[in-house]
Amino acid sequence: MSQRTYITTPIYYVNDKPHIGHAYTTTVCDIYARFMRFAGREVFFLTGTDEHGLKVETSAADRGITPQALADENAAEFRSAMSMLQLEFDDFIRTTDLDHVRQVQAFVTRLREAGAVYLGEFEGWYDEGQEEYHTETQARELDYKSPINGRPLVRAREKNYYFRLSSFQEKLEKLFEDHPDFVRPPARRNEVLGRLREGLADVPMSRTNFSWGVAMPGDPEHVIYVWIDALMNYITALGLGEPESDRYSARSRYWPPAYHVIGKEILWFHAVIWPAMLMALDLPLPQCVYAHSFWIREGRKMSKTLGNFIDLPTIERYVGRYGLDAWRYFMATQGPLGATDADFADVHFHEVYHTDLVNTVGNCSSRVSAMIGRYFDGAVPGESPGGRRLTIAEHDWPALCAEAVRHSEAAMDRLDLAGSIGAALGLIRRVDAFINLTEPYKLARDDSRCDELGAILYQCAEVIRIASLLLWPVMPGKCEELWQAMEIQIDPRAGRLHELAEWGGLAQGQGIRKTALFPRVDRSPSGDGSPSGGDAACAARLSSD
Ligand code: ME8
Repeated sequence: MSQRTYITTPIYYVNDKPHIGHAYTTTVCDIYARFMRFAGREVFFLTGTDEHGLKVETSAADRGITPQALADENAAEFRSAMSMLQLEFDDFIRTTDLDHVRQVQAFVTRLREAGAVYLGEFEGWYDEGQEEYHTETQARELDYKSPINGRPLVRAREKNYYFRLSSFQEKLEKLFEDHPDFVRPPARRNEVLGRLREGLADVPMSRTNFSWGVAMPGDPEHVIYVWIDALMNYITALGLGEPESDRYSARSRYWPPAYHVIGKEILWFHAVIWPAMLMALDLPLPQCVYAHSFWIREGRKMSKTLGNFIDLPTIERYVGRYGLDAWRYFMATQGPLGATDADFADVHFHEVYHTDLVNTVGNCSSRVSAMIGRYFDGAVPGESPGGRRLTIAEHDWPALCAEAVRHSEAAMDRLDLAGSIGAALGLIRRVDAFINLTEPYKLARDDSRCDELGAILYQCAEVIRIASLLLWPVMPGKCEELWQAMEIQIDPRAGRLHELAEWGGLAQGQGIRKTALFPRVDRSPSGDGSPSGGDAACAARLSSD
């Protein structure tokens, strides 16, 4: 296992407002980064905003402001959304940062020097309203008219710089063959491979029809195509274009990344164009491009036309009603990390919250702390009377916990968040079953069985403590609350997960307060997303256990 880990999200377009999709990908990376840092790895977690291109230029013009002003405004919104969601990245890159712009130009110069770029002429059917080219086949299908405004398409030519993607055909095929995990999940890999085998065409890497972008070095009439500029954020943020500079010398060692986490719609750029660019630049390739699927809402695709995006105000309402940790838990365990889309349904959110958090994590920890309160005056009992640990009902808890920790970390390493969290929840469910089996409340009536009672409750509390370490990356707030109630001090950023997860961390005699981590919540009759679901109404619906 490599001790150094770099994980990235896509950089988000500033011509859009933050929504569940952005929150989701960033939360996935945040949970992975927190876990790995806790497990002692050196982690660099990058996110940011994609700020160039025609759309930004046009939206800004529509509002009568400069593109930079629009980018500043929306980049700030993304940052504040991320801070509300407690997403702890190591850097937030903006493609208008001068450090980025300078390095993009240096890399494009390197690509030209490497012979991977040429100036070519492109001819096609141009939609003047949309500023978009169509191929002959597409134009024929459109009856040579704009699909948007119906005006005739015109035959137009444009001189552009091209990236010789076609010359990487064999190398890319070999990459996919030699590294079956380069693109995950496998369904996505197969899609890319299928398209790759149809043959690669060169791709334009500059435009001349707008100016909001990075100027082509040596030919400032051309602006570097926004995707080329955007993909390079992954290397410019680490300063790979200026490794000798002080700012970057400590960062460049994080390359290559363990994961580029992206949505499935931008896979081709990341799985084909990006590795080809890296090959041309002679840089090592990422270990894995992980393309997750999409959130849909109540069974329907989210779209601007339907106006049904789970936007920031809606997210805030969920956070207000169920708590931030519950939001993060739902994202992590129910999200579309696999090859199928995930439905964000209000009723499902409500059910998962109650089943997993209220009735499992919350209930088990309050049950155990309450019994320790009642039978041992709130002080942790011992599990080893006379120096020998009592094994109750053949439960080898230290071994079960060690196995869960291993399993949880290995799953997280594969970016299987649900699997990783499931290992911790599995421990808690076992504690519940153990209590039902051993019935400590009955033993409490028999003075002669006090040692047994103490050992049972010690073991329950200790398992909860170990499970909480594994749950911290997804629910940092609630786990820290639990640690306070258990009088334990942990700094997850110090990277001592393995040491802390060893059996026996709870000391006999230390205090444990009763905790109610997850209060029951009434479900709004209209579901959360409805326009009537205001914040005040949410707060009023909170009722305790
Ligand atoms: O594509 N479900 O930016 P973008 C889950 N700037 N995730 C979703 C989603 C959904 N319904 N919708 C969006 C861009 N996402 C480019 C990227 S990278 C060099 C340049 C997430 O603002 C998902 O991660 O459109 C997707 O890839 C990303 O938001 C797209 O963000």
